Amino acid sequence: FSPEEVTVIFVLGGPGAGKGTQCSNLVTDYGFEHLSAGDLLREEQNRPGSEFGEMIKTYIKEGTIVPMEVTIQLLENAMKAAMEKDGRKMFLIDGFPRKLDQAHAFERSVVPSKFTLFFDCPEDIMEKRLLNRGKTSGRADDNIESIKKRFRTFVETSMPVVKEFESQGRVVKVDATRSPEEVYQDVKEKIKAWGV
Ligand code: UP5
Ligand code: MG
Repeated sequence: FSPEEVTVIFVLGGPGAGKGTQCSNLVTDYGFEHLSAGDLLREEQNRPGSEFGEMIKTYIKEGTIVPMEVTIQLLENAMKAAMEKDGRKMFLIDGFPRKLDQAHAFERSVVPSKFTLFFDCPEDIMEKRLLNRGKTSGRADDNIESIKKRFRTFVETSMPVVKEFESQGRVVKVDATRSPEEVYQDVKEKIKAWGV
């Protein structure tokens, strides 16, 4: 893909920071195509005949990061499918890249991102949200053991991605501790500066 053809915005933040929630808002108002890397991996995990199903299951439960070849392929396929279906050119890529090598590989081999929307939220708040969602979500990683592992992976492996983009002046940081409505107002204000 060429950056003239497609716009990619990465959406990052800790587990339960509200990435999915805010992406839904942006889809409604701006017509973005929302691609959640986690959702794509869960779909692939459940696809009959998938050679990666068992592997993905283990990584998700342990809160570790699936090898990037799998995730990047799923994202690229989804981008192509969306472009063919309705010529979508604006993508919110939610929960990816979670590791520096993924960031570099995607920006080199797929397309550079325009900027990263980063939802900043302390762990105590994210933990409450996830435990609450876990009552009904059916997600294999919405339990306290997996949540703690996801937090550790986020701090050790994914924050360096945010830091690198920040050092390049390519991060829009939003305080995600407030109500979903307040967070969204702030998002809308801040992305204006990027011509969105
Ligand atoms: N909620 C949301 N906003 C709120 C607010 N402002 N105030 C109060 N409540 C709020 O929200 C979580 C919960 O909080 C919901 O109940 C919501 O109503 C409420 P959500 O919008 O779902 O937050 P989100 O940040 O999307 O949380 P999610 O759990 O999806 O984040 P993760 O990053 O942990 O999950 P993801 O699906 O991206 O990844 C799961 C796993 O897949 C990873 O751990 C990893 O093992 C694997 N993975 C990879 O290996 N590679 C990838 O590239 C991506 C994923
Ligand atoms: Mg999510």
